[in-house]
Amino acid sequence: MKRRKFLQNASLSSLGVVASASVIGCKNSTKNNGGYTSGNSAIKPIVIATWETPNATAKAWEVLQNGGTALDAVEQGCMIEEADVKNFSVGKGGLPDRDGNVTLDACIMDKDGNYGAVMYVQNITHVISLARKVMEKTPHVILTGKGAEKFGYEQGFKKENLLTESSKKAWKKWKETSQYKPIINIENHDTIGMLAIDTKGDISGACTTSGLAYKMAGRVGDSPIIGSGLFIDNEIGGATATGMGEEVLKIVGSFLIVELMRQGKTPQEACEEAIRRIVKKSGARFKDFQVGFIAINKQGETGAYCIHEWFSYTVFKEGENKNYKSSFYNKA
Ligand code: SD4
Repeated sequence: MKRRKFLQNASLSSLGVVASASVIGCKNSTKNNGGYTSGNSAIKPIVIATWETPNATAKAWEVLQNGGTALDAVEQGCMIEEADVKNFSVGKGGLPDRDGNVTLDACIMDKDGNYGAVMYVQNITHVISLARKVMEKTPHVILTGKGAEKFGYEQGFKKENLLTESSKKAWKKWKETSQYKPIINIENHDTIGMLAIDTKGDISGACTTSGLAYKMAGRVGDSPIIGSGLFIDNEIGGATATGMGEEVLKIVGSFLIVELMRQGKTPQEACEEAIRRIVKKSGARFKDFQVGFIAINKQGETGAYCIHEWFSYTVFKEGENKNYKSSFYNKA
């Protein structure tokens, strides 16, 4: 996994946000269990995102502080990662498929349960915004490939080459052996899934990715699929996933977590149950892939769980932006 460096003081202050000193520039600040209980009925805004993505959570927090909706917050937060060419799993600079094409997947869900998604988009960086446009401006919920791009250009999105020199170099190196194992290297992904509660107490979520590096052309994972990579129910909470999409899809992971919360489980318990289900179904194969979930409930409590150590997540709440190490299943 590319260990992403935390944002510097300067960029945080330029965003006008307050961050805990223990977080900035400091991997040691990673702690276990960012679980959060609001404790009273007062609504407290919160942002939670997969991986070490403090610039994205800071942006989302800033939107919430300015009275923006959770939907605006998750969109704008995710856009930060999409534009970051150093993130090899999201947006511009994402690692390509085995033919050398960067193909992006994204989806977004709002407080009313509306959903929009795009898949297999090749020349547009901000696919999270394109997914939102699908949700808000079309009678459909999913657009793919060329049709999604055509719609994007009509909506004013810029056509861009998403393959950066360093991603091209990595792909060329990979081509020397062209060995694709249908497993995820547990240290090679940084897809962003983000959940937020705004000052009105409404929940929205977003998820954006370039998918698995060197995937087959045409492959789509869990990230843009409602209920798998992301699910929001504003009465209950939300969940989002990262890791081996094929395995998340098989249990409809994010929907499962929200339903488990509906039945009374905490976000943490629900994430753990979803991971246990994947492990159980996959037999010994679970040793070869990573999946991580994060979840939030209507009270602002959070949870996170993964199969293997290394998954982390970032929470911005009460003016503090912190990265937490997720607890994990495989202690072997
Ligand atoms: C996928 N879940 O396409 C994504 C990959 C991922 O960080 O999470 N990468 O299967």
